[in-house]
Amino acid sequence: MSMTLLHHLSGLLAQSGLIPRGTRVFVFDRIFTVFLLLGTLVGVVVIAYMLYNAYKYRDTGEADDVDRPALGELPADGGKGKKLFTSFALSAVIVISLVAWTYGTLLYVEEGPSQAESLEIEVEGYQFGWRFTYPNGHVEDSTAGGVLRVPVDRGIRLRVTSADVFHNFGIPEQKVKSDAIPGQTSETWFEADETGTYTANCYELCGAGHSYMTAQVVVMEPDEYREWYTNLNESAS
Ligand SMILES: [Cu+2]
Repeated sequence: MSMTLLHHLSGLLAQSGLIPRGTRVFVFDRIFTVFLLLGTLVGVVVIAYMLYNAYKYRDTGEADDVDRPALGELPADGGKGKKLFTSFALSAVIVISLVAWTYGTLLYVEEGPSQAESLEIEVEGYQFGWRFTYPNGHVEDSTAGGVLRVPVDRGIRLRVTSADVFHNFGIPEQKVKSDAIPGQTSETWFEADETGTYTANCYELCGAGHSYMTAQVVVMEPDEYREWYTNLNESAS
């Protein structure tokens, strides 16, 4: 299927309001639920139909007057392939809608909140820690006890790069993960809808200290965050 058709289909889906909008956690949760429900539904239908036929055409031991095809002979009188066509058409509709829906959903997830309404933080990986740089130039370094502080309910855009080898920055609880490649910047985003402390890990084996390459992520109330951030400003100037 061509990408333009996919684009078109997912555009229609977006307009219909079927594309879930929200935090990454919400969106990925929705994708999981839809796949789980549809998979279960298809599985139940297929297995039930198989059991029904196995029972219906079971060998009762009694002689019947049905003209059964012999081994190697194709069955005739199959209803002109109507059943086959219906099941093919149904499967195609389900699969194509699912692909278009998932594609549209992931397009939105890639896009994220607008630049204007989100907070942008530079993330730099190095052997073996993370450096976070805020818009005002303030730096938090994980090996020096620094933490990534962010406000709750606000889009956080991360610009991820590396100072030495390939790393990969991820916060599993926020369903965010991005390559950290020297000389390149990968953009990603997340939005926490609850305050708390989370852990960021490195997801690219990068050397002996890889497994210790973690950083704390502290999600704060907006007021608390603003206070922390403005105080930084004052001490810097
Ligand atoms: Cu690493």
